[in-house]
Amino acid sequence: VSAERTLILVKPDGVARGLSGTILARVEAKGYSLVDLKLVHATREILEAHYAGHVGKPFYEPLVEFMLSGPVLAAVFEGERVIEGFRSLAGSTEPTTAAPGTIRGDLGRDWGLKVQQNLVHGSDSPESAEKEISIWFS
Ligand code: DAT
Ligand code: MG
Repeated sequence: VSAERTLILVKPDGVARGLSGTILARVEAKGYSLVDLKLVHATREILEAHYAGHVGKPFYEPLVEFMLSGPVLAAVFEGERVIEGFRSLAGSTEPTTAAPGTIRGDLGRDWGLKVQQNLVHGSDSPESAEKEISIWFS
């Protein structure tokens, strides 16, 4: 049995607000294992690959610009059902209404911009996770 892995990003808002350690600690406290970690200033090329599924949506360009606005903490975590478990811990996409108890619900809010500055990314399937890990940790 090989444990499932996921790609987690602390987005530029989370890094700039000094929440990287808090967010990593919450993922570790749930029981997942950190297997790789780096601080990276993303390139447009990386983001075009990472967000290929969102091309053409109204928030795509603001999303890419936001992700280029500062460094991102990229992490690989491992554990049984970590993909689903992290997305549950992260909460729903919009931080204003994300459930209290989640990372986005506890630590995020709307900042009046065209993109949801929602602190974290987590892969949404095993296929996405493999692809995203290879994009950020090639
Ligand atoms: P998630 O990050 O919850 O998986 P997603 O994959 O649908 O959400 O979208 C990727 C990111 O794009 C999301 O984290 C924030 C931004 N986004 C999504 N939907 C949006 C919307 N309707 N308005 C503004 N930003 C949005
Ligand atoms: Mg997504």
